[in-house]
Amino acid sequence: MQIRNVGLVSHQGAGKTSLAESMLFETGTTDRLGSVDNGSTVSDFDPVEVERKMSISLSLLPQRWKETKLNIIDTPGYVDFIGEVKSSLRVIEGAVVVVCAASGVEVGTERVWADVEEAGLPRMVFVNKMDRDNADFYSTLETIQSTLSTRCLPLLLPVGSQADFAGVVDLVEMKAYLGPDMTEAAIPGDLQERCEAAREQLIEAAVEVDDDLISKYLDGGEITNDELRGAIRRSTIAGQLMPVLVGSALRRVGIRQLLDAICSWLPSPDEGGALLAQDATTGEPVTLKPDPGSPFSALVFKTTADPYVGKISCFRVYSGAVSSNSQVWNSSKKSLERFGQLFTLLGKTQQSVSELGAGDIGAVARLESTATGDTVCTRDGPVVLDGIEFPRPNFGLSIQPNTKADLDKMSTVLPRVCEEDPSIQVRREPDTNEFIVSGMGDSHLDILKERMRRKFGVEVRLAAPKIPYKETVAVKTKAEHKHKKQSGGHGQYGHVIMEVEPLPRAGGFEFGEKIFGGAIPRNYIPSVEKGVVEAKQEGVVAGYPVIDIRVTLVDGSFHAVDSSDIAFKIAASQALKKGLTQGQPLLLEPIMDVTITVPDSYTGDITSDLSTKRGRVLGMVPEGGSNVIQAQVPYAEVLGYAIDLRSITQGRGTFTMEFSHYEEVPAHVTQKIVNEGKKEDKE
Ligand SMILES: Nc1nc2c(ncn2[C@@H]2O[C@H](COP(=O)(O)OP(=O)(O)OP(=O)(O)O)[C@@H](O)[C@H]2O)c(=O)[nH]1
Ligand SMILES: [Mg+2]
Repeated sequence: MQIRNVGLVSHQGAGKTSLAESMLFETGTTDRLGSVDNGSTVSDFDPVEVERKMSISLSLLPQRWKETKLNIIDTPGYVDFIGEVKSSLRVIEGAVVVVCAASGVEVGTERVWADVEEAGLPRMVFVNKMDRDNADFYSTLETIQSTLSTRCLPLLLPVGSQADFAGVVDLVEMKAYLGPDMTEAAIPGDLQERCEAAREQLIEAAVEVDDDLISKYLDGGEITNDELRGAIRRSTIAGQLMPVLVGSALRRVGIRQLLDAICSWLPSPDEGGALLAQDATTGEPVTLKPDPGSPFSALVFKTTADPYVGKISCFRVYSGAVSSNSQVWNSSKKSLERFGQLFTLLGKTQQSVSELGAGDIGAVARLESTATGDTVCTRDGPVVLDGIEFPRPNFGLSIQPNTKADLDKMSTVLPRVCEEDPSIQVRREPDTNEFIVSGMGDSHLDILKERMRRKFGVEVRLAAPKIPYKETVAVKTKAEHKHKKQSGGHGQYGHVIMEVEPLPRAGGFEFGEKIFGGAIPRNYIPSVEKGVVEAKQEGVVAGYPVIDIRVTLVDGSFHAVDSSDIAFKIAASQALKKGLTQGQPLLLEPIMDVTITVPDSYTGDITSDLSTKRGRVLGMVPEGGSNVIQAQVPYAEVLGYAIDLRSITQGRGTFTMEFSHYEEVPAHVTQKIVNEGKKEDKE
């Protein structure tokens, strides 16, 4: 049986899930046509997907069309879920880019187009929603050709438009398919000329793939339909042609043509280019053969956490075959895994299979150590396949359990939901003692929270992370404190004089002593240091840890009976507080290195926004039509930069950010932070 692994990608809401639903119905895989609007599709089965009427995770939708098994992967269009698109693109041989006939090419279309391009995949375009108000095939086609590629050429033309959209003309067969049952018919008279011109253009482009055909065509020879089909197929696989189809997912127009086109024009697994991997032992490159007789290798590209079934790992077989109840080798983790019952997934429905062969996609439950991106293979001559490159999350919020019970559950559930989505990361911020969960944007984290509640019954709150401010001093001072209680019983006596001085930024903390003549016995000095170390945890400006200072114990006195470790510790901590207060204390804030990549035209908007954020632009490097802007910005100002950048650039910008250094907070900002700190204390 032939296989096609194909992904549906697009801007959000272009109709991928609806299209997949119509395909399932057309291929007889389902006998009821579900809809996104009723929450009844096979693909969007997750309760959060149903509620929001949008896809969140990739879905596998295997189906059979004529002699071919189609593994269709429906992906989410919303930009926060780009990780799901990356996973899907890694395991398919061809993509269908869906474009809405009313909205035309959108930001998300350009983004997925670039991703498909980067993955080097052959592709087709499906212009959907031809039945909608404002649908306009020809203007959409024009923007497809001008913004995506001039190699996008129609293989179908629409008959009618909007409410009158009646069917399609196949430009290879030169036949129309009309009405609710897509009945074959002659091309409507008023379309004849247009269809002939479009067919001519198609032939002209397709023959380019074959020198003999070009000569024949240029000599005025007739290109037969078989020759044309062969040329379309080869040029599509070579990326020289991107067939444009048209239809309506809701009205089920153009669906059969799409299914045929996938089988006819897109590559099978063994036509998908050389499969490169590395020998797990030597690191040398090896080429895998996608035939069932070769040693088994597969890539895990998706992990889902089901509260009842447990973990499900979806994998794509690249070479050989694997059967249920077998042992495999995870070459990424160097560990043995037991594969139990294998199955395929149709949305959420599992169907057991005994074996999965090269080129196919399936799943297995309850693997122990295997994660998304891992290679599983035979133990003899193991290989490692390239993993999946996920975007680095750069929007973080602090996550807190609602109740004590949620706290316990959160620690087991968080790793599981993170396993489902590698573009979400969790870390503990030692300075503020918070758990920070990072994703691609606010909806991403909001949906994570929703999934934790719906799927695992854990209630959490998300809030802006605390800023790990620090404190230091500006000038050197000398501070003295005598801790003395000598009324009745055993007294207390400790007396220290210390110098407190600033160190350069990133200087940390130093403690030293210059005690002469036994003013303080040596055995008390460690207690003095301990007192200082403890006291510097809370500075005098707003209670943040003190850094970049040197404390030198220079003098003091003791009492033969009443002095003790604790007395010196107290004296030292009090002396430090005095030293800090006298030393012109100031607040320090973390400064981030931010690298922003935007189309050239947004440069002005970006730099003026950065200046309102107290940022400093350090440099700009033009790169193609883009500009890479290097800046340093206070962390407090860029907590929500993922969202700001998206709104400034309509999602066309990207950025990375990492900690650079600490810097003094300007006085007017300091006052605000101190006041906020006081407010929080009262709450
Ligand atoms: N009129 C019309 N509406 C359509 C068509 N296809 C989809 N829609 C509607 O468009 C909306 C979005 O459809 P989806 O199928 O969820 O789109 P999607 O691309 O899967 O969306 P995401 O997964 O969120 O990116 C729904 O309200 C659909 O009913 C179509 O052919 N015609
Ligand atoms: Mg969808």
